[in-house]
Amino acid sequence: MTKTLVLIPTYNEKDNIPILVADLMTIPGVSVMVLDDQSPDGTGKVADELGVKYPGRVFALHRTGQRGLGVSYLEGFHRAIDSDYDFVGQMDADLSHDPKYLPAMIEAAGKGADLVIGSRYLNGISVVNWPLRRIILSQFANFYIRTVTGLHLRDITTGYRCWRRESLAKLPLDRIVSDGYAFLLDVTFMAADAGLEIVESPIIFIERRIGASKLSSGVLLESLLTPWKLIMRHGRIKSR
Ligand SMILES: Nc1nc2c(ncn2[C@@H]2O[C@H](COP(=O)(O)OP(=O)(O)O)[C@@H](O)[C@H]2O)c(=O)[nH]1
Ligand SMILES: [Mg+2]
Repeated sequence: MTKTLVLIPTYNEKDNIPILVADLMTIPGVSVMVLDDQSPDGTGKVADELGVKYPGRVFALHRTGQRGLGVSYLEGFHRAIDSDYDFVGQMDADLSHDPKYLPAMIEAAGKGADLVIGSRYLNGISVVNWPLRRIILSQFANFYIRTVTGLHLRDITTGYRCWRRESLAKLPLDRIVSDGYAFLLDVTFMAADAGLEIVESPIIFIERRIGASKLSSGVLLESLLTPWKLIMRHGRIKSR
C-alpha cells in the first residue's frame, strides 16, 4: 500500500480540523501534518489531541516566526521531502476540500503524474456557496494567470493538490518567497517550468461554513503581480 502525507495549514480552524482529520483517517495509507501558525483560537492544542487520538498518523507542527500560508507549506514540504511517504497532499482545513476526492488524486499521481491538481473548473464551475463576485474574481484570476504565464490549467489557484514526493523534491523550493494564492501559482509554475507532468482532477469546492477566510487585498495584489515576475525571470511556459 502507498503512503500519503497530507499537509494542512491552519489559522483559527479549531472546529473544522477535527471533522476533516476524522474523515481523512478513513482513507487507508493517509497521514496528516497540521501546520498551525499559533492560532489564537487553540487549533494547535486541538491538533495535539488529534495526534494522541491517531498516533503515528496525525502530527502537529507548531510554527513560530513569520506567519503565512506560503511559509507554512514550505516548512511542511521540507518535512515531507525528508520522509519516506510516496505522495504529499495539500488541503485547506475549512472543509472546502472533501477528502472523498483524494483517492482519485493519489491514484493519478500513482499512474505517473508528478502533480495532481484538485480542479474546480474542469467541468464548468464546480463551486458551492460562493457569491457571484467571488466566482468572477477567481475565474478572472485564473484567466489572467493563464494568459500571462502560458500555464495551460483551468484552476491554478486551488489549494487541493497531490504531489509525487520525489518530484516535489526536485524543485528549487528555496526560491519561493510569495504567500497566499501567489505561493500556489509560484510552485505550480516552478513544476511546469521543470517539465513535470501536471494533471487536473475534478473536485466540487464547498465554501467554508465555520470560521472566516483570511483572504486579504494584499494577498490578491501579490497574485496579480506574481505572473509577471515569473515570466520575467523564467519566460512563459511553452505549450507541449
Ligand atoms: N498556517 C497558516 N495557515 C493559514 C494562514 N492563512 C490561512 N491559512 C489556512 O489556509 C487555508 C485556506 O485559507 P482560507 O482563509 O480558507 O482561504 P480561502 O479559502 O481562499 O478563503 C485554511 O486551512 C486556513 O486555515 C496562515 O497565515 N498560516
Ligand atoms: Mg477557504
